[in-house]
Amino acid sequence: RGGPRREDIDTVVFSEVRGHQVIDLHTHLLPPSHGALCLWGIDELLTYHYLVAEYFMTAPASISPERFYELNKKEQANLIWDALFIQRSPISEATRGVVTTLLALGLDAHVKSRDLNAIRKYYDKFRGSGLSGTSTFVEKVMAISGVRYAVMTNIPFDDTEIRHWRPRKKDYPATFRSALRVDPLLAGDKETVEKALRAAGYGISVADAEKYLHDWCDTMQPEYMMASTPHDFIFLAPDGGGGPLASVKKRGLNEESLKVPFAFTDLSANECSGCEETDNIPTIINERSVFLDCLMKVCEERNLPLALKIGAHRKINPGLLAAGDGMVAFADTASLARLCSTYPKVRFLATFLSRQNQHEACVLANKFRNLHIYGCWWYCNNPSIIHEITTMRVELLGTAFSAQHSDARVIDQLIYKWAHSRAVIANVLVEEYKKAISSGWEFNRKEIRRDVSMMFGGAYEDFMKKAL
Ligand code: REL
Ligand code: ZN
Repeated sequence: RGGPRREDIDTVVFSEVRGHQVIDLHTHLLPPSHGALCLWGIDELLTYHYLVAEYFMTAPASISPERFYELNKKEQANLIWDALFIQRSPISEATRGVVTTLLALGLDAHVKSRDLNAIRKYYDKFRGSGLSGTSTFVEKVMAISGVRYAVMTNIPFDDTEIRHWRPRKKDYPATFRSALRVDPLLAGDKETVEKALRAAGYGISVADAEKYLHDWCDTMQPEYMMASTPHDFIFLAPDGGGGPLASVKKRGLNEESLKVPFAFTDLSANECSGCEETDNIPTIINERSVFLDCLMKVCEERNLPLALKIGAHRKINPGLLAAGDGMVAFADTASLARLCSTYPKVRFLATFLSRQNQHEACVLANKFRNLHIYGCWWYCNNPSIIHEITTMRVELLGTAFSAQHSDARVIDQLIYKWAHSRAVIANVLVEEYKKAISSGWEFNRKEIRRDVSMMFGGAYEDFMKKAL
């Protein structure tokens, strides 16, 4: 068949992985038209919350988080540059990422001379030409990182963000796609939901919340709905199936109750008043379950997947703001299994923060055709762990998963997140191909290209369109 031999497989796989245009299926990036919300440049890179957290491990006591956050971005960046790149070597994943990024932008000499101001001057040239400079920079980064499109995180509960959608939707390039973020619903955060509904002139019944979601879907045309679940998220299937409305009914709510101001307000006063036993699974009616029903109903009606990030414990050290988020919670994978079986017509995309959940997650994906596992998230997004998780996924799932997402917050980060991930994933593929070659299988380049394309976006697109 003329395919690569065992000894050539590395070259072929590396060149295919390097050359493939990936789909970045979860980022926090926003397009240039979103003005200050589109983050890019050296000061944003240096003040990424991963680096802020790393900085505070060794920061002098005189610089409290409060003092640090009072400084402007440039001053914060100076402190971090000095502490993590001058006083220490950039060998952690997040610091090395800055180095990879700057080198790919051609700033070798400035990096070599450790000249932060010269690096800033490079970026100033783009800033000098306003919106068009930002757009040029964004296109350059997309090209270097080989990203076909990046899915954003768009939050209809955030005042600053919604101004970019209403009354007029800002234009953005096709390299950005939207995702509708609904964390307050999964957290049962009634206050935030009510505030957003009232501010937009809606009532505050469950039916209004549902309409709010539908209207935002019309505006944003999202790829999927998404949320990070609270660390203690548990889903107890009420009826083992029958769709969201049926589950609401089972929980003791009727269709009429959906129309009165948040029906659960009374019920949640005494959680047990709503408890019932169904096949020995207790069901509790509270804000979370009612909001979840509402969300699932909209997902079903619009055939929109729900993407979940599971296992982050927020505000572990609240003074550090985003840098204080994220203790790793060992999550209840059975809840995801129950979601998949209760809502068989809804697609779920899931990733777990804890390394300890990864094996169960693979097995679940192997059981439910409406579940797709994606990426190595946050504290799992380190070469050694990506290697381990991706190997396990290939062994259990073949190519039916998405190997990575960047979670980038700063445009420039696409460069290093994808460069670093490509290197690790290519290595895993080489190892797996070699095993198959030893077993007697021969690969040709086209087949390798197909597999790479699957793991870097193709499997995601297939999953999004497959019939359930
Ligand atoms: O989307 C999320 O919930 C998380 O990815 C973020 O909260 C988190 O801070 C992220 O930047 C980590 O990579
Ligand atoms: Zn994220």
